[in-house]
Amino acid sequence: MNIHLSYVVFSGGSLLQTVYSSVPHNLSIKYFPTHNIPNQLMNRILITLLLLGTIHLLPVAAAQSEQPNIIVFLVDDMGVMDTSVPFLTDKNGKPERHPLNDWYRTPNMERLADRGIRFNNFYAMSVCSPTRISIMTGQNSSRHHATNWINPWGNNAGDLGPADWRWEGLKEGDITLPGQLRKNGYRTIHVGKAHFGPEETEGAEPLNLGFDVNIGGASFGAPGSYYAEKNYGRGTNRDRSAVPHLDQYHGTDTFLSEALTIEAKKVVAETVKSDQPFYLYFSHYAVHAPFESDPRFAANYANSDKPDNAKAFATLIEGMDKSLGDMLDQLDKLGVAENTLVIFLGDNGSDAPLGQQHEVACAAPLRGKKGAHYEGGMRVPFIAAWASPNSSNPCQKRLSIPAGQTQSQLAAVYDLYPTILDFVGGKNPKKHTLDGTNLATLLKGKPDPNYDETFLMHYPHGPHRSSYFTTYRDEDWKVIYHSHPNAKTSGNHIQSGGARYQLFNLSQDPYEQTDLAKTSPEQLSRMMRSLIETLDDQDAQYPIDENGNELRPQLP
Ligand SMILES: [Ca+2]
Repeated sequence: MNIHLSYVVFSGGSLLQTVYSSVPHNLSIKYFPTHNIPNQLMNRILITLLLLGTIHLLPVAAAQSEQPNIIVFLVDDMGVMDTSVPFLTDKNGKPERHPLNDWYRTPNMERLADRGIRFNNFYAMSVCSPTRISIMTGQNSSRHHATNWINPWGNNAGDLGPADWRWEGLKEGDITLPGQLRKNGYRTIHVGKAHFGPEETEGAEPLNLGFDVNIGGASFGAPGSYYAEKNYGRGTNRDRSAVPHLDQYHGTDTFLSEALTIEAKKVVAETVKSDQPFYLYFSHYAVHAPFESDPRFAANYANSDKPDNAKAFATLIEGMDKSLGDMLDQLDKLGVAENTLVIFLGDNGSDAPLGQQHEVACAAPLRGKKGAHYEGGMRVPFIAAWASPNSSNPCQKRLSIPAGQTQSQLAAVYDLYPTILDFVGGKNPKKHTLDGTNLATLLKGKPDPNYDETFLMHYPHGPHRSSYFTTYRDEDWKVIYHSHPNAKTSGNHIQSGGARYQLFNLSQDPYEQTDLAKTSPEQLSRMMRSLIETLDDQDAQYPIDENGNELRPQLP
């Protein structure tokens, strides 16, 4: 029998912890108490076992190397421009800075991007819950039917939305990424915002959805407050959205992003100690409204002439970034950085309060913001990196991510499920249809001819910043279909000047300034046929007309 010792502690914890492999006996010795054995005697026992060739000493990292740890670091309402890391590229494919890249301060995102690959065409759904459920299921929202943000306190289909959309979100027993990872030996950890189901439903509690640990996750999407002085909302007029599980910080000056980070570091340390690989879904409430200024960073923006809420938004970004840095430091400290894959992304387009929702403003130079049908509504930052690159590490040999590169091929949030599950050797159940594709080739910095470069985003609800729309991108072309072209949006804007169709060529017109719907009728027809086919293929639900009849998209 061979016993592999992962590490031996002779003081402090006084545990001899072992990882074993034994053929033919599947004998497991997980913890072996050594506190009653004198060190000298213990050393003799170990030396004897070593001389007999029955055990091999391995460093901690090597013992963990067979299964990588995975961190999905998800930032709420963070768009692709809300960072000092330039994601958009120039005509030669090189990252190009824009003024917003000089406004925001995200040094730890820069650190992560230097170690790995960033994607400049990465898509999320235009609001929270659809993206979150896509990450959990590997399905587009048009298929999983959670097409709107989940209101914790009722069905918000909208006046002309499909009433039977999946407004109750995920349920116990649904196939989820953490559930599948758990089957593959992972400890699955949820920290931060959940927003998978309404209050008092199964989906409100991440522990029902495949997570072993839940810190801070509940039915709502916006925290009661970021301030511990306000008990994160408890006892205030936003009590129903008070962030749970953090009572020990109440009354202190610990900003919510910081409290979640301290807790995430703790639970990761405890998991590493138990020698189990982990999946950490660290889902910050930041940078979602309410835009409460993080006092740790306020001075960095004080001299700007931007509005106060935009300054507060920038402090939320910087506090989230500090959290990323603290997590990277913690992985180094625990000796697991080489074995930990970090995937950083936002959950929908920017919500920066910097101007009109359909203009080039909040996500400049992109047009639009969170909720809108323009690129600013659904383009998010995406970085994947090993926390500490080392090409000789066995995990990294299996997935070698080039440092400091930019991947220009399109990808989307539903790709995380197959990418992560395949990489750890998991199997997706046959009955569970996926829309996502394994990103391994793209993560290696190569083009993937097998990746179908299309993206469908279906929002059969209203009123929101854009209402009752579907967008479909196929390589350079993007079509937008408005089921109710004259429906008012929130903020009382007519979303497309009353037009049913909009068409843009994103390679010639990346900021969506020239609508080609009237001048390129053949492209419009081709794109609309594909949009309709894809909706059908994904079993989409549709808005209704004033008489309650289903409104399927019409060809021009
Ligand atoms: Ca969001």
